[in-house]
Amino acid sequence: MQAAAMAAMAAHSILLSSASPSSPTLFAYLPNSQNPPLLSSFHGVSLKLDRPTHFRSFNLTATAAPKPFTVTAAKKAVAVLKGNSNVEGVVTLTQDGDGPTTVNVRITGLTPGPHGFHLHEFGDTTNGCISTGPHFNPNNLTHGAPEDEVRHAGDLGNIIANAEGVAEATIVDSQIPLNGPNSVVGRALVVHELEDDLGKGGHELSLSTGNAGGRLACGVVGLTPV
Ligand SMILES: [Cu+2]
Ligand SMILES: [Zn+2]
Repeated sequence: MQAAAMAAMAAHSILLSSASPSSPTLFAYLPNSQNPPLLSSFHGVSLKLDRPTHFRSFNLTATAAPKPFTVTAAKKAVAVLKGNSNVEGVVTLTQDGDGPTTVNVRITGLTPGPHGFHLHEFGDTTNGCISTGPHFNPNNLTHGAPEDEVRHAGDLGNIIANAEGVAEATIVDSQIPLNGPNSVVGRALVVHELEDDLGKGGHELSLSTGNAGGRLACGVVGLTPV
């Protein structure tokens, strides 16, 4: 969770620094003109300065404090999971701005106990869940636990079904955004037959799939009204 928070902060600071190079042009100052009418339309406020020397004392940092550059609308998506068994479920994903994504899971028809739960690369179910491809892995890393630094972005760990076969969980994760180049909209969520060993099982599949076995149900992540 701490790594996730740090990742979120890092993403935030990248956005802020990328916005700064454009700021100076908003306050272009003309030192050689005679009594120039300095006009600023920043934020719709028209500012006229008769004596430009006073302009030097302006606190430009404070004037530029509003940060419209980082605002991204809240988004919500949903995946309806189905497969070849009676396992089914609904998963909603919500993201506020550039913050982490909250994933609400309810899946029924499972055997009691832990089941691997991942975001897979493709939103393609033409050949059932197998055509959703491997775990979503934009940074080309090996399989791991959600809290690991080295993990697939799609590694959401395990969900645990109770004695009735119902798994309910709320997952908060910073690597499955609904915005931007790594958006997971159009990809797929998959619930597995077995427990995900989180890359630590020593099996030949541990570092690619967590040896989580077959794909019981899957669903494509699609946008829904917020
Ligand atoms: Cu999977
Ligand atoms: Zn993985």
